[in-house]
Amino acid sequence: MHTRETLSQLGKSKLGDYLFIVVSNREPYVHTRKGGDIKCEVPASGLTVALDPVMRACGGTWIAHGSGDADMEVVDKLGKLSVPPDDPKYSLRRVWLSKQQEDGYYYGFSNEGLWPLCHIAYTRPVFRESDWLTYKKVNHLFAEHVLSEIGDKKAFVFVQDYHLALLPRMIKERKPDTIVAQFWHIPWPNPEAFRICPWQDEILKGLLGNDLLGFHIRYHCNNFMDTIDRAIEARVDRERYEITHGGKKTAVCPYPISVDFEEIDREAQEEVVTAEMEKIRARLGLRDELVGLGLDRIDYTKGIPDRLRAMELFLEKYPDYRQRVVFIQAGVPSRIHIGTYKALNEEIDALVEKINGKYAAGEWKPIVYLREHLSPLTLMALRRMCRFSVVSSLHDGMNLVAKEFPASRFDEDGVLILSPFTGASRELTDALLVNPYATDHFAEAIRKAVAMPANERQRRMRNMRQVVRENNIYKWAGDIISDLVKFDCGE
Ligand code: GDG
Repeated sequence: MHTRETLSQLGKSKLGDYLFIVVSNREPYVHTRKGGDIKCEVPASGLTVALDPVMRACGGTWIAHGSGDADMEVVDKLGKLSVPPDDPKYSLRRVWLSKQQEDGYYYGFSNEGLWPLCHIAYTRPVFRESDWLTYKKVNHLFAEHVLSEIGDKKAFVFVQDYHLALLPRMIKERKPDTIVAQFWHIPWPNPEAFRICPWQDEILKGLLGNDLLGFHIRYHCNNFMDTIDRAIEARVDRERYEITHGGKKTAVCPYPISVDFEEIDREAQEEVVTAEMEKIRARLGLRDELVGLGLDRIDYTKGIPDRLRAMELFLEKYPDYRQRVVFIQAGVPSRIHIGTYKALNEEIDALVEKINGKYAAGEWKPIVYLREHLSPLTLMALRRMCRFSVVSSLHDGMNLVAKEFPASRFDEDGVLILSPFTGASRELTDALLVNPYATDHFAEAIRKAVAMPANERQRRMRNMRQVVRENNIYKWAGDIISDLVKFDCGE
């Protein structure tokens, strides 16, 4: 069984006197000003939710963009502070970006270019030269922070995600004895899809600066190997899953990311959660309706309109369930500066209005839309109070929401409706798997979820809990760290 303690011991024995440095765009704690007070928030991001327990277990430094409006007020001269604020376990070093840098690197190249490029959700990527140049500059800026943090010591640098594809090579060129690994949190598409990126060569060569490159599933590893094979001069060893480029080897491996099962399971059982469930019921005027839940960062990859259309069809086909089911769509808007995200928000608003307009009766309305940043307590209460939870991504790397749901259901109840286009669907085979594009099948899955007998719900939930319990975030990190130390760099 993998726990925080076993990871902590593994970290101590394997990392030895190496510094452990995690680098990501998003920071795990954001300080913002609310009136006269400074508040510390946990952002809605699968990446930070997954990495924070790892850092708590291993210690070290996490380097990330300081995005909160009060971030500068709580750090030292190097931009550092100890976190979590109430129980410090590691250092957070904040990188400051100008608005122009954030626009070009984060909103522009990362999220209008690479994000739609890697997710097959039929949103066209936008590639602007100016964004690309800013992306390169910001990767350099992160490299400076990493190198200054390392100084003359030895280090393992664990880079996260598509915002920092050029960073591994930059670090390796300047400090070859550093061990560098990267985890790519989103899918990797096939070579046909990837090659429309005008700067694919530089991105691929940047990634081959890693000693180890991880994806959620083997399929993404294969796509990456195929992309390299087609795009650049390199030796691709499909037996060993290794790529050699310019005399340097990169291992490519799948590591399915996960959640801290034990912690979620424990928190789910706290009395405050029951009180919060009552509060939510009262606030939303719920009686004894069955609750369906969709909980996401509002993103066009998550298939939110698709699930609303399925709810609409379900209510049309099964009128007996009207007034007996309420679907709560909850979660925080993200990247709203980008046009496609604005359009998505408008589409969701219009669908909610249409469905409620069509079916609402008396006090009852079928869809409740909570478009706000919800506290971890409220999220937990929502997960616990629902009969079924819907994860309908059009394409997703893993999708942690799908794993958080069974981890929260110590009562062994609740049904998960899950898209087969998520990494999580490979493991959570006791979910009701349904293609979000097939609205008819989707509506049937909702009907199956609400009508499912208690013993079947229990059997499926028990199995899913077992899978997440065994394959938790500590196993993910332990596997990566164990593989990382096999690299003998620069000796
Ligand atoms: C990327 C990949 C991969 C949601 N709303 C709120 C909130 N959340 C939390 C959820 C969950 C997290 O955000 C979302 O994680 P996901 O994994 O589902 O999705 P992405 O953010 O797109 O993550 C994904 C992941 O990286 C990790 O590798 O699984 O495939 O796309 O934890 O509960 N949290 C708070 N308020 C909200 O309103 N506090």
